[in-house]
Amino acid sequence: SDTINPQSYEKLAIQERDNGVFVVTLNRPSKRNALDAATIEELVSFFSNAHRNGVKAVVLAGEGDHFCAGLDLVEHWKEDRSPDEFMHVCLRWHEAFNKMEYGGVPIIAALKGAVVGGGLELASAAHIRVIDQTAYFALPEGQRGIFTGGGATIRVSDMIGKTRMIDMILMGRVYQGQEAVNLGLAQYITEGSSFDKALELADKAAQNLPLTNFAICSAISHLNNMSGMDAAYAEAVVAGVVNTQPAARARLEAFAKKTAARVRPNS
Ligand code: 1HE
Repeated sequence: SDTINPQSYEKLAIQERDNGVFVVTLNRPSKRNALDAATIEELVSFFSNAHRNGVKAVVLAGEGDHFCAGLDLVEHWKEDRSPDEFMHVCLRWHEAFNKMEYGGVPIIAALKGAVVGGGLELASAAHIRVIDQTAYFALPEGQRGIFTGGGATIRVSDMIGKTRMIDMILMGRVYQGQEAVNLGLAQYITEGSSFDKALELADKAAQNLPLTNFAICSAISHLNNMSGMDAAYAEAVVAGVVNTQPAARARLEAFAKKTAARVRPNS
């Protein structure tokens, strides 16, 4: 890409692959990829521009054994922030995570080890979560004497329901493995590397038309915030734009001429 300069990132490792898929890696393994303010700013800059910069899909990963330990508690403690300062910290987290969820570029999170607190908030802003056998989810905020501030009350409740989220933060309850998938914390679980599986999924998503992916990875979230009547209306508008895009004609023609793959059950 001409416009994304991996060298301009210090907290994130950015790698472009030849199909427009980018690997974005939290790169602070010695601190278990805890999210300091500088990392959040780099997430804002990457995801604010990803669609415009032609990014087709993203694998979001963490260096080391843990995806992300959440808020940098040491930075938070040392800075002894005022309420006003921490409100603004949280607003930057929301800026980053909203750019992810609503940005129109498919984001596949490759999860392992701790996916906790703000790390779970970050993961929940991705569109797809893949876990390996080591991954575990928790909201330790309750025990730390704090509260969520990066959208867990919205996105984690959406994934697992309000009552389970309350249990997680109140009790420090940990979910992992197949149970985490059954509850909706992740959509895929693998015996092997979650990174390899996430990359496979990103490569697959990158084969869709970018405007279709834009609708999937932006409109669905927006429409879910609306009343049913308004969502149905807005869905028709989105479909009006997406379903008539010139780039779709070749795919429709292939179906009409019987050269396109048919949808079949899993074997
Ligand atoms: C950190 C952080 C962190 C590790 N902030 N420095 N999040 C939490 O409450 C999770 C806190 N972390 C842990 O429970 C554990 O560190 C882990 C389970 C993630 C990893 O355990 P382990 O045994 O591999 O590592 P460790 O020895 O605990 O930590 C290694 C180093 O990472 C150590 O630093 P060092 O300089 O002493 O080597 C730790 O201090 C550092 N580290 N986690 C800062 N979180 C917008 S509101 C969001 C609310 C939240 O996210 S609350 C945070 C929830």
